[in-house]
Amino acid sequence: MNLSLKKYPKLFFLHGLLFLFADINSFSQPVLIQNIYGRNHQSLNGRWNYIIDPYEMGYYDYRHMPFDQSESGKGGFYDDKKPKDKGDWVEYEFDLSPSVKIPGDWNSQVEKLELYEGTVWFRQKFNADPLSQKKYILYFGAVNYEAHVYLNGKKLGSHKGGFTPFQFDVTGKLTKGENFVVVKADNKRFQDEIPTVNTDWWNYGGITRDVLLAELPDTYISDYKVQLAKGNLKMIEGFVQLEGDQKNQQVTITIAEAGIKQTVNTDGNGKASIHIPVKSMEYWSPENPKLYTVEIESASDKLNDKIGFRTIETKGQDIILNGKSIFLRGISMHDENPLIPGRLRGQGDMRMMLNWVKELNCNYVRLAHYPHSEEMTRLADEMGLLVWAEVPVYWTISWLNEETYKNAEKQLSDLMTRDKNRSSVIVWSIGNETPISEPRNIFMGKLATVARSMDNTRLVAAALEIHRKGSNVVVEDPLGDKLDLVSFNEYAGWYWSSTKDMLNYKFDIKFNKPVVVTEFGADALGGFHADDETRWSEEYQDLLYKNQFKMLSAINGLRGMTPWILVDFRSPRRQHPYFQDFWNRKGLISETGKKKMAFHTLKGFYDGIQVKYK
Ligand code: GCB
Repeated sequence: MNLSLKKYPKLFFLHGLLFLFADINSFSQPVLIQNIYGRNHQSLNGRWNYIIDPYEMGYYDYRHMPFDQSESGKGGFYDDKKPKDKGDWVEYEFDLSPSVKIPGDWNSQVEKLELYEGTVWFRQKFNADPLSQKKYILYFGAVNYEAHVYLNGKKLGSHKGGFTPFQFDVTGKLTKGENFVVVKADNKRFQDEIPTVNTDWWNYGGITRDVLLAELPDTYISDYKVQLAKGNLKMIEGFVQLEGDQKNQQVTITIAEAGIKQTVNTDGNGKASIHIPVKSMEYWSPENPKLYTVEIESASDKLNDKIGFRTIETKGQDIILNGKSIFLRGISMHDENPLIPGRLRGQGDMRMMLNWVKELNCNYVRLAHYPHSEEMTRLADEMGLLVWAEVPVYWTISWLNEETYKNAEKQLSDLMTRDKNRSSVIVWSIGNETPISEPRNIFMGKLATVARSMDNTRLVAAALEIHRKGSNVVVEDPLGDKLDLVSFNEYAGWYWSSTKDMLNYKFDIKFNKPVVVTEFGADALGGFHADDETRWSEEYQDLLYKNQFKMLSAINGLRGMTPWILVDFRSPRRQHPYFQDFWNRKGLISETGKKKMAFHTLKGFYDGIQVKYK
């Protein structure tokens, strides 16, 4: 599609402005700390008191002016000091309020909050003993969606985006002894946000990932990348970044097990590039998920990480892992536990999910439709699963709003910053099923450019849409030119055609790239059996999978797939009173953990494909 300057003059102006804003944005943000779990930290997880505040009483005064912008700064629910001054608002009390587990969404823990969308306040008390020569960072793994954070009654800042980490420098703001942190979390949906108002998943609110207080040396290693160079099994490339006053330091990178030790000098900005030749090393792959202990040491700081080394590229219609063509035997999944509904709360939940993925004989998983947790990608590293990581640029975003674009770019770059050392992650997905239009093409095109410029060692993709022309399924989205994979969602047999007629369709794919189908599937209520023409039955879903394999196998460049989806998941859009009851039933596993027939069919298909791709 050609962009016409005449038709969209404002768009061109905006386009330029967006780049300007994007730059300002990326320079002005404090660097997200890499590998928070590898630092000396105190967990603030546990039970937090909460106050449900649908009218935002704790944030606005009766004239709807924010308390935290008023001169006295008093009145808000964050000001929890006692005794209260005369005239302060007394109609709240954290100490007497109920509590929930953090990390954890509120919907699954408090019955009356199951469908709630709005503000909830949280408070946690903790002890600290701050040392004068140290830096302190308060880190949130994720809060959905907008968070305002206060420490000891003073505002630290705010953050938007429900799935990416954020942090505040709290050096000099901690008291010896008791401290308290208050978070206002608001999960209301808005058209101009990322995601927008319409999604097919539960809008879980609250502090859904870890809250940690890290103690760091005065000058600390804030960020690093240690990965194989693009397509080069013999060279490790990356950088180390220091934060603090002593910017010029010697930094040593040691990978003892691979006989690697190299020292670099950081420049006046605290940064040093690294280029380390590799003599011999075991490369990370799903069959051999070898992780090396990488030690990074400066004069003032030292840390360890476990990192795998692999290359990923495409060549014509092939996906090349460590120099060899592979087939991605995948499955899609949400960050949700079917058995104890709610967001995944920790390693136990995550292992259960990834063990199911392994049971299917997958080597690949699509972590849809938003960033899953850092622990999840670390577990994928350990368990040998390749990962498609995604940002929630989903369906109908406000393509012309520059703030919306900045937000999307920030969520993408924060995800990439966080997971850039994970060998499991091979694909950065910039969105899902975004409808073609000129403003959308510009928005998505820019995201693709940003992803590529931030990381040339992985693939950039998006889940595209198909359209039908006669008996052809056509894939020709112009965004495809900017992506490494041809990926699309295709619901033959469920949203169009029947399980029988779908076999009459042929694919017409306009790109000579590897095809990795991101979605297909059908709803089936676990345990409901009927003939294979009866919708909602396991038999129907099973036949659809079998016919999809027939249909997709006709694609020359087929190099993988992630059917929709591992387990049933909750969605307010799924209203059939008998078969759905707020559950999307396209899972291969039911909400009670029971495997449906199609689970075994997909496993059988993957067992066969594996033999073919040996
Ligand atoms: C899709 C979406 C996914 C939905 C799925 C469905 O195309 O990408 O988020 O859940 O279809 O079940 O309709």
